[in-house]
Amino acid sequence: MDDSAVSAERVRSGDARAAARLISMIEREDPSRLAVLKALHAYGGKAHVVGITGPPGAGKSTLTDKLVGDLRGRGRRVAVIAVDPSSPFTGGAILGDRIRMQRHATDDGVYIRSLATRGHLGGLSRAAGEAVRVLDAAGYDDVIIETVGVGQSEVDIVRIADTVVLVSVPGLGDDIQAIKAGVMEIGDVFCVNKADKDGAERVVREIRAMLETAVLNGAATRFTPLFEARSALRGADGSAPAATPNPGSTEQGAFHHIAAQAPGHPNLEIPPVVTTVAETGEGIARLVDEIKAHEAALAATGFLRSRREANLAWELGRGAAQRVLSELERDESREALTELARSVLDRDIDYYDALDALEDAMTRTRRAVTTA
Ligand SMILES: Nc1nc2c(ncn2[C@@H]2O[C@H](COP(=O)(O)OP(=O)(O)O)[C@@H](O)[C@H]2O)c(=O)[nH]1
Ligand SMILES: [Mg+2]
Repeated sequence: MDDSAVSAERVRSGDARAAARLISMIEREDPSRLAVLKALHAYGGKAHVVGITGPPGAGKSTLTDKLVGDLRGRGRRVAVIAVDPSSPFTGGAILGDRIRMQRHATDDGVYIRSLATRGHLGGLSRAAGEAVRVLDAAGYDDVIIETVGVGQSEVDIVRIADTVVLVSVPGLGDDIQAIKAGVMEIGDVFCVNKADKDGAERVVREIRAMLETAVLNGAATRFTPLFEARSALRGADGSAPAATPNPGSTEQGAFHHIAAQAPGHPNLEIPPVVTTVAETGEGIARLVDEIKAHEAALAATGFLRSRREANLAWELGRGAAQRVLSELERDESREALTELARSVLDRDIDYYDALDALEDAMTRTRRAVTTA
């Protein structure tokens, strides 16, 4: 198949080769991808997008492999995008992952690929967003994105995923290093992997303590508004949680954690902290239960919509900024910039008038382009 054979129809019909081709076009920013992406637009919005993030070596790929197996057992079609900002187009670290996930290779309900771009800053983020939309329209029920994080990553998984799983492990030197202040804002489900190693229980306690402190201090967290909305729902009819996706489970598995009975805080809820041994599969079912419980809570409260709205608004802003940047990289723009710089140096105009002139010129160009 060559690129010209890549059509929205083929992608939608579940043709994995067409999806793969299209994602390659996305990686190299091929302008002809846009027509296909536009044609796919109407069919998106159904997949549950799950981000798996955490430090390198935490076991994210091993976990992802096991998550795929578990989700398949639940009858779901699953796509995985492994994003490795450290290996532009070489797939270095991804190679091992590919071998690890080989067992899914013959399962046409599973699609796995790595994603890399040669491009500039922000390119990976754009590519990841576009790839998710392709796989969503291709009918995968779950789209999992694995990437290293947090903070140093170019891919802002929080802006792409409905549900973010933050993976931690014992023995990271200063144990909790990777999930220090600020990072609490990004996790929906917390996973302590390598529970077969010493110190896992301590990491769990530390994460829980950090989450409790954040809630007690009224710190900005990703989960508090969701929990509040859900408890309001629960209060409305005085019955059980509206989102009980895992009815058989005890308080352990129901995305519902009373952390402490602090004075004035009878319902101090924090997100689930799940321990796993990805290598053996221990704890994986529970992790999937929690991920799905989170999705159900998002859907029941209307937060799925508002989260996606916020994410898309952010992505649109990024997209617009990138358009402006590429406009400025054109030769004509460079010349105009140099010209303006001269005027500023010669004290003909000041720096801010130069900026205004530039903005004016760009608006005019854009208007000329769009009305042409
Ligand atoms: N002991 C132990 N090792 C694990 C576990 N999960 C993954 N590993 C190992 O940790 C290493 C890094 O795993 P990988 O999935 O590549 O981590 P990633 O960089 O976060 O994707 C590999 O050698 C895995 O076999 C676990 O639960 N326990
Ligand atoms: Mg990995």
